[in-house]
Amino acid sequence: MAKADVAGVAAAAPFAALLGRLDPRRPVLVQTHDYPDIDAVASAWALSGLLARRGYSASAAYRGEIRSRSLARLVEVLGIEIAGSSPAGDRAQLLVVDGAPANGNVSLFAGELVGIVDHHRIFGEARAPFADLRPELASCSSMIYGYWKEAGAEPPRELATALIAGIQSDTDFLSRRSSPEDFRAYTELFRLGDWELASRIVRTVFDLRELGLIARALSGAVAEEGLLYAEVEGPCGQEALAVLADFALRAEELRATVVAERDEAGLHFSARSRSADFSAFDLVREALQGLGTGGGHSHASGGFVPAAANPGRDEIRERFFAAAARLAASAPPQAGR
Ligand SMILES: [Mn+2]
Repeated sequence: MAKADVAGVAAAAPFAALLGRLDPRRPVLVQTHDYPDIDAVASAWALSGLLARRGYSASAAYRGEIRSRSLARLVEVLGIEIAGSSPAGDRAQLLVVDGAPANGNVSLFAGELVGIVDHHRIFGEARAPFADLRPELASCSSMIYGYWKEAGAEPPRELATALIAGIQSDTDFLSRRSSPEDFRAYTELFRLGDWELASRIVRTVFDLRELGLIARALSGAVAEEGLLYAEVEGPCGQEALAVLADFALRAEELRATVVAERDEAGLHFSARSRSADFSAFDLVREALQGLGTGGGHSHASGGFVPAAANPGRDEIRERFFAAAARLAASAPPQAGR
């Protein structure tokens, strides 16, 4: 079912195909992946806003918490309407954005799953009547901006600013592998929203205490065979991990970086890679196999191991180095870049 939509009609006019699957008499809930990031929240707000404009009773929601400092600020400054619970009840038609139940990163609210709009690699079948899956895009915000264009509408300034922030944050300001569609969306949104405000918020991701944690984690990091592994003594926001992983990858000897943080719930991981043949996605999936979950993209991925399954810091670190050694054995030698 999903495949027909992706390869068929939806490819040309995905928003029209989505509307064809929605019952206008029932409420629509646009749900992000759990513990949402900026791209997820911007996408959910922008899609629910577009549907509301079309006369649907649409709202946006997420599960888990907002663990990101910059996202909390963005929600406050732009007045983003998104709830931590579902206002729609059992009759809701659920649309998942920036995630997929098949990847284990979305705990669905009550209602009927109608659609999935995602740019992540999906494991298994995307079981929904409508599925728009484009892993070649660097951000879900670019996909949702495409829906606005297809509808012949321009997002209002705050909404455009949120979408700009979504693209900035998922592409690291367009410095990661992005598609022509991401660049096009960014260029057009640049005119509609406030890119300076978005940049300022997206870049402000930790406080002085976390800056100290990052410095200590970096000085205690281990680097072997092109992989750097660092442990942050938490608690800290999820972006502190991402920023450290991105920053450390600027060392030319490295092919990939992994940053771990422990809190009460368990171990959180952020991984980055320079190249698709030494994929951050594969690294996390392989290292955490049987312990926890991992997902994302080849250049950037994340993972989680619940506290009860944590085998201890030495074993976790060794699992990552072993996974890196296996990847290195199957990957071609590093290109000089
Ligand atoms: Mn995303």
